[in-house]
Amino acid sequence: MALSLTKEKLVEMYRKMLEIRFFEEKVFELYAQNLVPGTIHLYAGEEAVAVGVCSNLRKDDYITSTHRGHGHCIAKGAELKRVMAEILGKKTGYCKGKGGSMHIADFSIGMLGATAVVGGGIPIAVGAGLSIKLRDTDQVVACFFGEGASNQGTFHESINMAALWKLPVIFVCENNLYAMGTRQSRAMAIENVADRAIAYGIPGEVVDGNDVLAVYEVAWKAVERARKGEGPTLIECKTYRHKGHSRIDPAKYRPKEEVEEWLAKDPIKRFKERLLQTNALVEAEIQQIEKEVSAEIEEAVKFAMESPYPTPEEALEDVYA
Ligand SMILES: Cc1ncc(C[n+]2csc(CCOP(=O)(O)OP(=O)(O)O)c2C)c(N)n1
Repeated sequence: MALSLTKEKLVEMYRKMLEIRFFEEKVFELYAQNLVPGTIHLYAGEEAVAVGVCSNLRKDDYITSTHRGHGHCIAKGAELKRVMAEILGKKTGYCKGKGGSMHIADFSIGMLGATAVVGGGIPIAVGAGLSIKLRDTDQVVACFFGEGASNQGTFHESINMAALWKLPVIFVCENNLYAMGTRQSRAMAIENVADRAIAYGIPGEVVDGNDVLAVYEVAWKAVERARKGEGPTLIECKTYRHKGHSRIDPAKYRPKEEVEEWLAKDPIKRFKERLLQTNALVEAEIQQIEKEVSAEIEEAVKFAMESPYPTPEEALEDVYA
């Protein structure tokens, strides 16, 4: 990694990755206890992507998310307790408990929203990019989506327009190899989604999505380019989700050896080893961060569990028509 990061920044990145992992483990536990209405799509295993990208962003930069969005929210600075409350359908959640896991948004931190429609966030990011250009600010938008979404028409139309108008959008493909149970090789004839960038005349980069510093560096370049008004970049992060697609999907379609191989490349384990090897942090500091993050998650769960559900009378409030 050519960029040198301060200890403070490294700690912040490690903490965020742990927050996402511990948060998702807790959501899985609560789901198993039937406390989560609707479904869930967990981000565990992909933490290096959201954190590597969002660590380059300012509070006034934007992101758009997907159905697998808890990690994006947390990486962009959302409050854990309000994310948890939303997932549990409580009134204190980001959407007053009426949106749930797949519809979390917080405009105050530039989180423009998760969406259950695969590929639906991509044109929204381009719209935000156009708004930045028209307002003539130096904000940027990071747009997260899966490799499955990159086969949607929205992906192609959006990138074409963003490239043509040099909009400040960083397109971040989280390639976790499967769209539900469909392996990438069954749905597209190319290996790298980033190769599609050439069709639109923008840079396309493939990066190890389980290496947070590698993602950080590639995203840094793309953010710089976007802030300077030079236009979008397509980044493809090769990663893997630890759990099934959603709910309790046992993911039987994935070979055991493949799962083991990716678990060995766990992004948090790798970052921790690197921090220790380079003496950026010592074991006691790591343990302290882990303890603090565990306590934060417990606090978020307590807040969410103790919060009330919205009343039936509130169902039609905040509805736009
Ligand atoms: C337009 C649309 N088509 C299909 C679905 C059903 N669906 C939900 S998630 C998903 C797979 C998405 O795969 P990918 O974009 O690779 O993201 P990942 O789940 O791997 O993070 C599908 C097909 C949907 N929600 N929206």
